[in-house]
Amino acid sequence: MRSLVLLLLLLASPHVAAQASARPCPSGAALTASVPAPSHTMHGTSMPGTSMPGTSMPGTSMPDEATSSSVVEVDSARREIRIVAGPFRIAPMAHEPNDMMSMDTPVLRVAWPATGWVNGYSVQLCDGDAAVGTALAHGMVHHVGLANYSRRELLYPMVERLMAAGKETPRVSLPGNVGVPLTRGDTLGLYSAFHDVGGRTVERAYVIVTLPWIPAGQANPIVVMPFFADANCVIGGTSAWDLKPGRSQRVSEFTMPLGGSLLALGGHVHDYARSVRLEDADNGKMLVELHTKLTQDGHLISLGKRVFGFHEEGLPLVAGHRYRIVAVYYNPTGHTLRQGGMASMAGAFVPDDVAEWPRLDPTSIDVQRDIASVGSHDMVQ
Ligand SMILES: [Cu+2]
Repeated sequence: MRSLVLLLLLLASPHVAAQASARPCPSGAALTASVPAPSHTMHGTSMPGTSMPGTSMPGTSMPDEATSSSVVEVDSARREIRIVAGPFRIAPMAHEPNDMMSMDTPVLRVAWPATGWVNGYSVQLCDGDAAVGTALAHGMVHHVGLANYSRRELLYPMVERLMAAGKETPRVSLPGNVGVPLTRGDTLGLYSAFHDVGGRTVERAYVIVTLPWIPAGQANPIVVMPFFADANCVIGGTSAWDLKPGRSQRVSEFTMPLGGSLLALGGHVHDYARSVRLEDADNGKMLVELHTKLTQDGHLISLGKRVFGFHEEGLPLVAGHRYRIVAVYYNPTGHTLRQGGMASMAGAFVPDDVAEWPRLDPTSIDVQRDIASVGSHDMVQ
């Protein structure tokens, strides 16, 4: 997974309550009418995005991948931008129990309609076959995320993973005075993966992603950007590694391309992880350490997170300075667990000068490899 935790930090804050009035699902007929049938070219901002066969890994996309598309709605009154995508078929998959497999949908391209800032993210799953608006069990959502093909990740030659939500984090909410900048015409990619619940097949499900929105010119929020650092970043592939028995560490270093401060930091790890931490690579000083809660036999219950504050008391990171991510695991099973390890830290970062943000180079092989893999290795547990 890339950025599940990106800005997930404030889930328990009052801001959630402030925007908890999610709109009910539209009826199936309204959903079908709002999302036009796919076409294979991208037009203006009000035109549907289309699925892009070839961006999904073989075997992970649904057979009818050209049948879904998306539409973007700007709701000025509610200050929300909504992406409606579908229809998606969700059916039980034949696989071994325990296997965390989910149905990946093809990536749908979305042309962002307006310049300003987003400061939240929530996902609804609606039944496109219901006569009256009907929400589907949120447990069917393995994850829904947005990649931003118009901006680079801070640390890696990859496209930005802007926001993502899964079962555990259906909603991301930032305080009203901070926002992630987006520009009209930016190209986003919506990727998702579903599970059946209780063996039920849903023929036509629709995803509605709602992004609370601060229009340009109406406010001047603090700019926050996604921060993502992986203990084993593999561009275009999975960042999981084989976990050997007993205690082990995975370490990776990075250099900050620009200065700024972290407002909050969470992370993502797998079963048997003990902790993941951020250190100053020059002097070994520990800056943030997140610990897991595990069951008695080592299965992951949760990973801690750290909120520094949304004002001046963030954790400063210095341009040109080396840092490292250290993941600690203890595998008690006595054998190597194939792709059992994974560890990343993700959070909200306020750059000193956003103009210095590293540019995305679309001609780079790494970037191309990453784009081809959007959705296939994101948030896979
Ligand atoms: Cu993972």
